[in-house]
Amino acid sequence: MGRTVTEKILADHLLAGELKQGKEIALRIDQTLTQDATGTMAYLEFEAIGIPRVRTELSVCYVDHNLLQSDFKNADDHRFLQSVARKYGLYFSPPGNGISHQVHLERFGVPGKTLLGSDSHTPTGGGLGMLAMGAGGLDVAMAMAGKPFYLIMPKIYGIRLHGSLQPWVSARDVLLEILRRLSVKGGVGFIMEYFGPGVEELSVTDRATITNFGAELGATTSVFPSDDNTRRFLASQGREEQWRELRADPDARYDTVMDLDLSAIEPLIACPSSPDNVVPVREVAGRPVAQVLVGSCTNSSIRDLTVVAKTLEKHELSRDVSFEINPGSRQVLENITARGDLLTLIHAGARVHQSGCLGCIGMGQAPPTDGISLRTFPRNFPGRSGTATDRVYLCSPEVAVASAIKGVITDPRDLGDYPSFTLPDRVLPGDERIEHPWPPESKVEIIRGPNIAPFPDFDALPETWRGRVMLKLEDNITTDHIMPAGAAILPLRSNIPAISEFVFSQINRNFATEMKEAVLEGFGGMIVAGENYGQGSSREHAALAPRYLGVRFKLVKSFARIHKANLINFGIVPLTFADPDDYDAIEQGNEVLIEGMREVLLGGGESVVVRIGGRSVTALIDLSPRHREIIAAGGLLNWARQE
Ligand code: MIC
Ligand code: SF4
Repeated sequence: MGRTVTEKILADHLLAGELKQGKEIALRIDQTLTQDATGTMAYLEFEAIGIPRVRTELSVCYVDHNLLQSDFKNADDHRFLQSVARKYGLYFSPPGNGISHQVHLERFGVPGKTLLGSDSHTPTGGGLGMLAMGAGGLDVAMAMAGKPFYLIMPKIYGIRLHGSLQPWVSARDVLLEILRRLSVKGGVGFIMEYFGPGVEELSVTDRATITNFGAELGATTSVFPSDDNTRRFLASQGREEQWRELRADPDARYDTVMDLDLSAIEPLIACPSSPDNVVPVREVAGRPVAQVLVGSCTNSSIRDLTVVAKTLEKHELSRDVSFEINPGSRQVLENITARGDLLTLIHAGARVHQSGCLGCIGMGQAPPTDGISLRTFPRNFPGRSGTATDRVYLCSPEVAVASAIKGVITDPRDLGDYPSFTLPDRVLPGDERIEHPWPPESKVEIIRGPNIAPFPDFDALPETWRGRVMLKLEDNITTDHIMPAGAAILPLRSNIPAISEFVFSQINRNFATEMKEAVLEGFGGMIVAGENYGQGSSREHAALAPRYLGVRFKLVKSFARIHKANLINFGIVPLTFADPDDYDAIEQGNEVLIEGMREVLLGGGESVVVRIGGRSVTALIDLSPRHREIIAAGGLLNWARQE
């Protein structure tokens, strides 16, 4: 039987298990990436594993998130990461050099390879035909140590593309259309694979926008074939020799198929405050806009900024809009400079920032009170921008620039002719600041600032557990709700005691205090929630910091993949409701008793009885034998030490 691109890459990297949906598989990881906000913890964990040098083909340590230096903390972390990269044999991409995903696509990605990154948008590499997945820092640390990456074999969702995009419609709109159809949980348990005649209408940059933004479907990853467009992209990067062809066989079978006519897609926009709250732009046109940001790992390529600049050659920006550009990488910045487009942007009045994540994760660029902010970013979760009452919309660079010109949300087709532009056959690499791995014999001292706290110790799972329902939450809770980011909290990522003070602070400012009081009274914490719990980022802090406070069980209707893996890694038991009606009966504050948990877990039991507020609730346990041992040991590091 013919195979999909996904199956071919998986088969090439399979170390254990069978490629059967629902079964655990172990994969060889060729490349890893980390960014600074998750990376500091990932390298503390790598140190704890005790391997002298990374064992992958290539590992890159990026600094792109925590760029504001309002005190020593972020700057200390940058220096720590550079010294770690030198000591353990990694490439190092310093602050200002660009967003990990954009730089990795340009300088390191190779078709057919596996990439594991401590960031949920790692699937960007799928645009190049890589199997690129996001994971928690500890999983990436394990991969750097040469250990396999374990995954429950997903189903494959084939998306058959045909037709070609209309003027003013671009790759962003393709995924907005898919999000409109499938929602933020529609991809959970799937790898999205694109095929069909429409694929060749999309450049690697377009494809990378789609696979990047595909993280918002909850999918494990997304992948395109590697074809002539892929070869041309690698040639433009001076890396043509790294190209290999990779296509699905004509008789390959997908578990589900969606048909998507590119010609029928119109400009779309995601309204506040979820990426799947999608409508045609014309339905919300005319709403006044305060801020427009073009940037992020989804839409900040040479192509994207060129379209914006070419549009601004013919139109003026509204004076009521703060129009800002965050170039994706130094390569993007160098090329738009060399081609004159940067001058157009500056002259038009754009505020041009350094390359990096910036406002996408609330590191500056917060919008004004009640002001609408249009962003070419992948996420608009409530409060993520840094303004509590934010109204963030997600859209293409075309919609962004049209709205910045008119001062109101605008369908770009109203601007008339689509600007004509070409892209360079050969780009300036812009990688002069990327440091290559230092030789193994180099003497390197790791530089630690006072903000780096040692990794906390965690106890093994007890047989009997007494707790309290600390929070009862709805569907689609994001990791931004659980462990908020932003300029004030992000610098605490390498200090678990300090960052844990902010767990669930968006929902209940006193959560940490209440948790500490409960622990003093002899109770642990349980969180109860609805569907797709923990969607969004890969930050393991959303598991690690609650665990530090004493949260030990999560009982929900369903989990997002990366968050569930992080819970397991830090010894929090992920349970789901056998009967969703039980969710309705539970109240915040209810006392909880679980008896015989270790025995059920290690005995392979598929459910456990949880006494909540006097009621017996059957909770399902969907875990592999390996997961069960890890949780019983209190977490992956404890388990690895025992091993
Ligand atoms: C995000 O976009 O939410 C982040 C910030 O890049 C996160 C990583 C983090 O929280 O550090 C992600 O996507 O995984
Ligand atoms: Fe950075 Fe935003 Fe991309 Fe996350 S989504 S990696 S914060 S640009």
